[in-house]
Amino acid sequence: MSPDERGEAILSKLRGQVRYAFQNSGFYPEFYGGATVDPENLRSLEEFAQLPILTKEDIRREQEEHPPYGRFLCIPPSEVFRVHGTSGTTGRPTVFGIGHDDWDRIAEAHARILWGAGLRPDDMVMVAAVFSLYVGSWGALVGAERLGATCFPFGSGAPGQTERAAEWCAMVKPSALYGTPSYALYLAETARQMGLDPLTDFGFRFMFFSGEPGASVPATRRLIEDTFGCYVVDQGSMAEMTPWMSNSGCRHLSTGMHLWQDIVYTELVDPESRRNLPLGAEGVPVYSHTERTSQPMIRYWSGDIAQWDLIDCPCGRTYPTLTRGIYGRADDMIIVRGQNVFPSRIEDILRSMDVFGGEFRLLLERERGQLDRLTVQTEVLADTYVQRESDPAALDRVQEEITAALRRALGVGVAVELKPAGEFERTQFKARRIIDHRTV
Ligand code: 8LH
Repeated sequence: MSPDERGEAILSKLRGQVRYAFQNSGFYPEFYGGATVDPENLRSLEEFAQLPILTKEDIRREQEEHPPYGRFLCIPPSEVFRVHGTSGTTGRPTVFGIGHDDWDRIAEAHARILWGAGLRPDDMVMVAAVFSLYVGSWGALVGAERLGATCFPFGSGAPGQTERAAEWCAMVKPSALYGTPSYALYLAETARQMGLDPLTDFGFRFMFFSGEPGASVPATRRLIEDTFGCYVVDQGSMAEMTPWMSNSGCRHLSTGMHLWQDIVYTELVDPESRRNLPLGAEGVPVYSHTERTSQPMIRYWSGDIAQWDLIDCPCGRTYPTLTRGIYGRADDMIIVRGQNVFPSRIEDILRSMDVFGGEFRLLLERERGQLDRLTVQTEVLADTYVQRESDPAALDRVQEEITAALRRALGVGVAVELKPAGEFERTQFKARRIIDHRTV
């Protein structure tokens, strides 16, 4: 559809969604109490953009006061088909009740999007993410099931499970994998330690990832594609916004994600003024359900940072695209001597270096009255440490090389500390690479 024509269709869906939430939830009438527009009859997308933005804090507060769902639920609790939630690592967990019809629509949306990304009914999809409250794995599973693919719900997270995953990949040879990019790299490393080659012993042709930056980090994506002999698609908005695949790459996109605006409507918003930004700008994605009847989220603040634009993609989609994916969180952005530095940029540089050992950490420190200090702790290949025995300056040279590459790419100098490969813990889920020791 042309963007204008689609805008009309989306407006009609959003108008219905907002009216529905206003009439059927206890939360939205109160939340929209001071609204400058009529939530029961929005006349334009500009009017929609005047509704207040909802944050995770709002959900937490509401759910604390009215447990467990808050007054978001628009259906009787007995009609909730699935209960999912966030893990609560950064505060009180949030709860989402999903009705049966919504679950069906999620399956349908994910099937459509996965088809667009290149999945076909003759594929076998290994879902290598934890089956728990986390809706990532379940969302991938229902979409692949609905599309008619063979599903292999392997899961992840238990001790020894990655070794078993490698054995099963070699045995049943799934053609597609869903997980996090960190997990795919961990799986490859584990397989190699077991004497398996992910390229020749496994049978992957396609991998789709969500949950963290990686699939749109050029060096990480290349590494995964070369390691497994597959192509990679980046996906993912937020658990609360399921169908979370509404942000999705396609077979043709080398980085980034199209925004399937008719399924979840996304605006890009200025982090300070909270006003809508035009195409081409960088800002915070704000998401809205367009077809949720159980627990709709409207204008939900992601806290992520991305840039959007209209691109001429060979897939033919006219949706706006997050051209470099989601490359940071507003609260993860590190400011080193006035320069904004995202961990995903550092990842890109490290992974493009031959000497890189597979993992890294970013140590942040600040002493009273001083600026933030960033130390990049990076693993380097074991060979470098062996080489040191005959050539004591080998490590110094590697350190200088990495320091210079980072300075060139970031535009600011950062301290670099080398560690032997294997020093840092690998993850079966989302990597946590920032160690924040800022005390003040
Ligand atoms: C991403 C990406 C991505 C999510 N690139 N950062 O997996 C999708 C859903 C289920 C999910 O992970 O939800 P959750 O646990 O609420 O986390 C959402 C956050 O994860 C999101 O705000 C981003 O910071 C990050 N994320 N997909 C980069 N493709």
